[in-house]
Amino acid sequence: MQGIIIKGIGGFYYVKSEDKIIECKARGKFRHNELSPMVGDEVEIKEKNGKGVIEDIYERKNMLIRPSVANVTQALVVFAIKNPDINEDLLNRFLMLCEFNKLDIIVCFNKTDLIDCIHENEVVNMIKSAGYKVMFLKAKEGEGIEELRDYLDGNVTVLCGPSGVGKSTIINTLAGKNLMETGNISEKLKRGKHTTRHSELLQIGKGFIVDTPGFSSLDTSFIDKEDVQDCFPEFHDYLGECKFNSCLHYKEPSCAIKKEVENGNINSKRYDFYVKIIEEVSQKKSYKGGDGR
Ligand SMILES: Nc1nc2c(ncn2[C@@H]2O[C@H](COP(=O)(O)OP(=O)(O)O)[C@@H](O)[C@H]2O)c(=O)[nH]1
Ligand SMILES: [Mg+2]
Ligand SMILES: [Zn+2]
Repeated sequence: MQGIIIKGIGGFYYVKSEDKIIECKARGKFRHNELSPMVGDEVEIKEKNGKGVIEDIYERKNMLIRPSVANVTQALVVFAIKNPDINEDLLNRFLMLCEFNKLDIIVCFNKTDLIDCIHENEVVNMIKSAGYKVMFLKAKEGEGIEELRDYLDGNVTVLCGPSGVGKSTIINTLAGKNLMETGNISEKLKRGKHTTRHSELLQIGKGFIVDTPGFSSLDTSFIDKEDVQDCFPEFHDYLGECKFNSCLHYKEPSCAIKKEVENGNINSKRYDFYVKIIEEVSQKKSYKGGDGR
């Protein structure tokens, strides 16, 4: 019988198969192969007396490290338009990591009830100019949630974004019940509860969604210098038009990307962020006395 692992706790895996959730153990062979089942895995299970055993793991399409989930297809990158203010650098980093993992991306600006006009917002315009699909939400009131629902079917969607922007509220509104704990950071601390650290797939309609614990900074240094450009979709049309094949669009002459930045076809703040990442990645490599790339 086939299913999908929606949760893993203390050596048990909870596998959703058809309409039921079966508590499973993994077969010993996985340990020997140094392959352990993870949330999101599509698995073959055998069920006996209500208990299951994972017999096989189907090939993973991808694998995220944080949250640790397999087969994610899509990311909702969630930021609040205000409260907390948008951290532009962090937003660009989330986008970059999602691109690196080849996820479809929807950028959600939540809490639009807190401002009068979103169309003047510089960050929003920067994101749109990079070609991203943008949605505006008032998660608490439920506005925008129905449109969002349409994008979830058939996908495993990861919600990412900093703490306090409304990710858990989005999930609760989608689910129509309080599955996740919400609140601003001080409220959460007061209650003394911790945000969940393990990932869990929650079924919404014909898709699954997974929340991530909030994080404030993202490491991007594992990305190779040459691969950074592929994480910027707005560069795509111009790649290959530079004078040098190996152009990193940094200090090289006759660079098509830099030309398009000058022409206004590529947002200059996005390009500045690109340069920042290239510099970061270069530094990291040389500290380690690495291969000098
Ligand atoms: N004004 C406003 N507040 C919201 C909205 N959505 C969520 N919040 C509030 O923002 C705070 C953080 O929400 P939460 O869902 O816990 O954020 P998370 O840390 O990203 O999961 C809570 O107090 C929510 O009630 C919204 O659309 N408008
Ligand atoms: Mg949350
Ligand atoms: Zn170039």
